Amino acid sequence: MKLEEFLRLNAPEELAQVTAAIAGASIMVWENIPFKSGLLFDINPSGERQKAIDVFSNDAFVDALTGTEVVREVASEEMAEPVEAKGELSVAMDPLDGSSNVETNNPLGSIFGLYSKRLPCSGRSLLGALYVTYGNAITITLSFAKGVHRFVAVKKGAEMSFELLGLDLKIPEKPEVYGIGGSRKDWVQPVRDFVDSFEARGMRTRYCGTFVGDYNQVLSRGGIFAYPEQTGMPQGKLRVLFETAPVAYINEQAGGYATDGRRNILDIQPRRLAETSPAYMGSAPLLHELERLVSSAG
Ligand code: FDP
Repeated sequence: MKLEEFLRLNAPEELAQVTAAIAGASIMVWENIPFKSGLLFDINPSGERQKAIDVFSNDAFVDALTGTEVVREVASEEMAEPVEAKGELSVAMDPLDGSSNVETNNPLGSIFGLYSKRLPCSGRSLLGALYVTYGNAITITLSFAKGVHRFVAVKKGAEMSFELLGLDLKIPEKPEVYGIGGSRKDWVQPVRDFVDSFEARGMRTRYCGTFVGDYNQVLSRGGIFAYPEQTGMPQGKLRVLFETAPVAYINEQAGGYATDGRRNILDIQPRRLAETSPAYMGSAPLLHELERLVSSAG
């Protein structure tokens, strides 16, 4: 089944329009990766150097989203202020997740949260979320409150389309892999102790350094992705609106659990667009255990 048909049958009209626009722009972004990976002398609002492909992907998705006429605002990790438009939906996006991996050709991604309220707001206002992975194939993993579904880009002749790859994906409860960001020496003690128990549980480490690339394998194999609170970085690194809340939403729809160590990530009410929080997500039993350990440590 093609993405368009799935959307026609399963998604509210405005979410279908936004998803189709993102799908089209994601192909354009992927095609431009080899041509636009040189460094620009520019800095994004979080103080990171912007590369040409970051700017290109930001502009491509902003144009595609505002072109739908159902989007009210687009906030992006790459822009200090949201772009205003005339529709009803608020979109928060990380247009190119893991862009420090461009040169090494590790997987990259794009993340989108589709919110009913003005930004910033909590993940409880998400109507849907999706992420794109640019790995050995381009995939879109999405949820509109009724399960998690995945599509893969397929080229037939000159035409590129997204075909259904998996319906109603569920995260395995038995954990198999783990990927934890930051520096082990800086993780808080309960996280270090918990991670030390993983090998004895038969889990293996797998980490590529791109959030959605690392989370994506956890969704398939079971386990945990985390970017913990660290000494000197108590709020972690990942942004709630653009990154962790949309993926936490998908994770929950797949039967998993996502926490900042004390509460469900979807309950965080960010006060700023770029607010970060510690993030732990994956198989529900493992994540509830982690939350108990971290929260009882104070
Ligand atoms: P990047 O800086 O390359 O864009 O949020 C950004 C992110 O990548 C995530 O995709 C990734 O999980 C994390 O940062 C990696 O950070 P570390 O290099 O500190 O592990």
